[in-house]
Amino acid sequence: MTGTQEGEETAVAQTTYTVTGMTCEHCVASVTEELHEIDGVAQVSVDLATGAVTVTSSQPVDDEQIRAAVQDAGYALAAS
Ligand SMILES: [Cu+2]
Repeated sequence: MTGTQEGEETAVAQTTYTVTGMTCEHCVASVTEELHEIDGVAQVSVDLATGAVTVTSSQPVDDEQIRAAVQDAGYALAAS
C-alpha cells in the first residue's frame, strides 16, 4: 500500500500528514473515508506502519480541514 500513485484526476496539491492512533486496516478505512469527504480531495494513501497519510487534491486543502476530518474519524494529526 506504499508508494503507488496512479492519479488520473487533476492533482494540484499533494501533502503528507502523520496520523496517530491507527492500528489496523479498519482505522485506515475510517481515515480514508473521512478525508475523501473533503472538497477537492482526489486520492488518499495511507501507510499504516508509519501513520503517513498522503492526500492528493485538485485544489489546495486547508490543514485544519484535514485535522477536523482525522478527528471525526477518531484519530489525531501528529504535530509537525
Ligand atoms: Cu483499527
